[in-house]
Amino acid sequence: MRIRGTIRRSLGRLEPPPRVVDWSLLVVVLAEAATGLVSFTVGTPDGWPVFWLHRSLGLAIVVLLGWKLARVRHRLLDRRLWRRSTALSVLTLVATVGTIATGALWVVGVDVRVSYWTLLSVHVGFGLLLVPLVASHAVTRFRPPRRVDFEERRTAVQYGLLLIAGAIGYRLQQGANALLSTPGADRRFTGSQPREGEGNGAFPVTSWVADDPDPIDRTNYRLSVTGLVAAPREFDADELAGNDETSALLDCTSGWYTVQEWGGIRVGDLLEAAGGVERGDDGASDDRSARGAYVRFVSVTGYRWTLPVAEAEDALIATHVGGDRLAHGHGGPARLVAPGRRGFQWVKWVTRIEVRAERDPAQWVVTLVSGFD
Ligand SMILES: Nc1nc2c(c(=O)[nH]1)N[C@H]1C(S)=C(S)[C@@H](COP(=O)(O)O)O[C@H]1N2
Ligand SMILES: [Mo]
Repeated sequence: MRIRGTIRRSLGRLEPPPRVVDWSLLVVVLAEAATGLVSFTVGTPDGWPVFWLHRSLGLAIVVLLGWKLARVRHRLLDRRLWRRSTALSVLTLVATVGTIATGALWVVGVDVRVSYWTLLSVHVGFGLLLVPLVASHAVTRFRPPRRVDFEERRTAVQYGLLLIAGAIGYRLQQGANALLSTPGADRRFTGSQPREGEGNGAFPVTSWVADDPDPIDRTNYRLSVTGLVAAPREFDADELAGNDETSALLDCTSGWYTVQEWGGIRVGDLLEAAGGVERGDDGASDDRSARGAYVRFVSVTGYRWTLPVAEAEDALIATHVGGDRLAHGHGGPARLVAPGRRGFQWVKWVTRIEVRAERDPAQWVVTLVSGFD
């Protein structure tokens, strides 16, 4: 009892003023949405700080929420104090708890499916819901912050401590995962859990939202290589197969990864076979719009992704996985294998490769809506 009293007293002493707690929650939730979304684009270990920040801020939310609930508890529990905006507050609370709970369970390695959603996808869903909820909650309930709230040195110290506590908490949890060898211990730095085995059956078919084309007849299949290459041309499936093999790790943002042997042809060799990338320097003046700098991979569904030329050259157009012909679900007859990129960038059912001068910002939207009529 003495210890509990001491903890409560020191937590109480750390507690920032109510307005600061509320606005901090808003800011931290927005920062979580931002780091969460950015983390989707990180595929190589040097991007670890994004994940570290996301997890540490997540633990900071727990503390902030504890302070906040201790303060507003009576308003939720006493019916006479309910207002119209209370419903929104409760909804916001439910989404917050849902986001934190699914995130925490995922971190310790709980791997249940909700139909074909992983717990991580549910976490993302709750998190995205939370952003408009917290924003409207702020509009209906928050008091404007006062300058004095943020001027105190104490507040800065409190925040420093909170973040450090979050980081330590996360380290301790990793240690506990390893000690107890929970499934969470095998997670990659991205949080993804392993799918073991070789070939088509070893890992899930994952298509983004609504992309679901009919199977492509292999004999009629053609891959065209066009744009800023000297001699645009088409390839059939046999011309792609059997040229190169590479081991590469596919890491899906829905929370799993797999290492497979992929067979097919290096994109650099495909581009060479199409006359090579135009360098745009044979005219009198350098014409940037005639220089191939990016390579766009387009699916039969319209789904597409673009890589810088140098990276694209080392990517693979795969026709095989683990020695088997690539199954339809995995993008057969041919898909992009882009080592170091997240799964959603590994375009399936590639039918066109276009060398371009420009990058392709619209791909973000196209990817999300691909397959919707
Ligand atoms: N054309 C197309 N390519 C796609 C997708 C898609 O929906 N359409 N999904 C992507 C996603 S999110 C992932 S994780 C990988 C999954 O590949 P798999 O289905 O072979 O596991 O393919 C990517 N390529
Ligand atoms: Mo994915």
